[in-house]
Amino acid sequence: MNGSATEAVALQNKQRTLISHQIKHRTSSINIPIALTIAGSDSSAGAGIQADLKTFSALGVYGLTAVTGVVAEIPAKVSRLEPVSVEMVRAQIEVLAKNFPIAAMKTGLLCSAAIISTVAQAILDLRSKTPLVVDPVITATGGNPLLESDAVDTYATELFPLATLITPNLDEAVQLGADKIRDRKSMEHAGKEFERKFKTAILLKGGHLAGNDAVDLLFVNGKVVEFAAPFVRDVATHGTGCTYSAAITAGLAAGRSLEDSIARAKKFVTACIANHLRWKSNVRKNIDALNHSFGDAIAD
Ligand code: PXL
Repeated sequence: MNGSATEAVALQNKQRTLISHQIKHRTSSINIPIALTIAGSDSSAGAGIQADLKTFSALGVYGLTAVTGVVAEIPAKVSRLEPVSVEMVRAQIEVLAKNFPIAAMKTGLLCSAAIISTVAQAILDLRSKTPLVVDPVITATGGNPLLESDAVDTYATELFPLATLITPNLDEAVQLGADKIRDRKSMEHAGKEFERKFKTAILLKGGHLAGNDAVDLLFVNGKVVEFAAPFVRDVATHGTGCTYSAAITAGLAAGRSLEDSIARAKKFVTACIANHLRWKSNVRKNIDALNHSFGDAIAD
């Protein structure tokens, strides 16, 4: 080796030592809350466990996953869905809960009555008071069904009783037994009925019902709390439900109150939509995706 090559190697080694020193120093002091998502994989990565993990990371929470099913899809169209075996779903939850200090959990796509029952039993067996957010995923944004039709009752009888919060949108509310929701009054009526029936807090997501604002109502302990943000138009919003419920779960994992967690999550999801990404697909249509790198939108 000539002189300058030797010098270059020496410099590289010095930089390596410096970098490994910095990394060691940093990782030893990081201790962030842990959240578990029990949900499906969305190959287009805008919804499902992919959205949940991006949200957890953006909000300073370490995400664990128990995968319930795999969906081959693009934002507007599901090509194929394959549920994971109930034994595998249970094994993932068990091994994670035994080993990690999980501070909050959420469920997303659960595919079938058998998986809902398995998840409910696995959570019951933990005998813990870890907060649980249930996002009752029934239909994909594009309209394709994601849940077997006989599974809706299993949600109500087995999983809702374990939930800290349930987060239906207006379509899911109707599938869960509400009358058609046309305005603020019928939204309040449905939410109050659900709170009474399911005996837990309900966040009913109003979408574009109220005109210029996206208004959600929280029904908790007999009171109604409103969360509103400007409705962002002309964006395909695949994955907003997953992102919203994951952001609420992140807040609960960090020890925040339910209302504070929802208020921050609403800001986060609105920033993800407003700053969306857009590409031209191979067939010259737009493909939109939420932009999850907006944790700063809700920084204190
Ligand atoms: O947005 C609902 C949803 C949840 N989970 C998975 C999905 C979807 C929508 O497509 O694929 C895995």
